[in-house]
Amino acid sequence: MSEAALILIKPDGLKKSLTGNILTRLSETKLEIVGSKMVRVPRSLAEEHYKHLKDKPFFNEIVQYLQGELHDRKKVMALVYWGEDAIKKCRDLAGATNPEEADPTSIRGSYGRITTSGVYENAVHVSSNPSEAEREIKLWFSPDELIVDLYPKKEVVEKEFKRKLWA
Ligand code: IDP
Ligand code: MG
Repeated sequence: MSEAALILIKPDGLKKSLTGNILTRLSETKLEIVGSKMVRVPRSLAEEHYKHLKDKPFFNEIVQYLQGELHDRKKVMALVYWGEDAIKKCRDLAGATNPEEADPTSIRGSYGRITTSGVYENAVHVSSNPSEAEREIKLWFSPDELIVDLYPKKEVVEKEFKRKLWA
């Protein structure tokens, strides 16, 4: 069944110039990229993204990690991959959460590390199941930023809506 997965190239992946390597590995899936952008991550977005881990002792560290506070790279690359079994295909290529336990040929096994303070720096995020993918994609992307209709959407007319145009 076709499904979507949110991929984030995390700040360590960007700092280590791994964007090309990671996208090349993900291209092995033959999935379609239906959205992509660079994002500066406010704390509120990082906290919402990792809200299922709110009670973990490492919550604050992974929120800072996703914001780029540990890497002097305050951005992530967000992508939506779409196609047959997208989540499993992308997670298999990403490898296990703990980069020390990940298959050495996987993305996380190749490029991840555990910092001395104990954060699993594992270069990529991949949605873990279809409902998490939907929650995450709606959090990171607006409907107009995706080239396919993944989820039901509505049109609204906003009055006095302020946005930037090229001068
Ligand atoms: P996932 O990214 O493989 O889906 P999650 O359990 O959702 O794994 O954890 C989110 C992120 O939090 C991981 O990718 C990793 O960066 C970090 N993390 C998870 N578990 C630990 C841990 O036990 N110690 C340190 N960091 C962790
Ligand atoms: Mg997860």
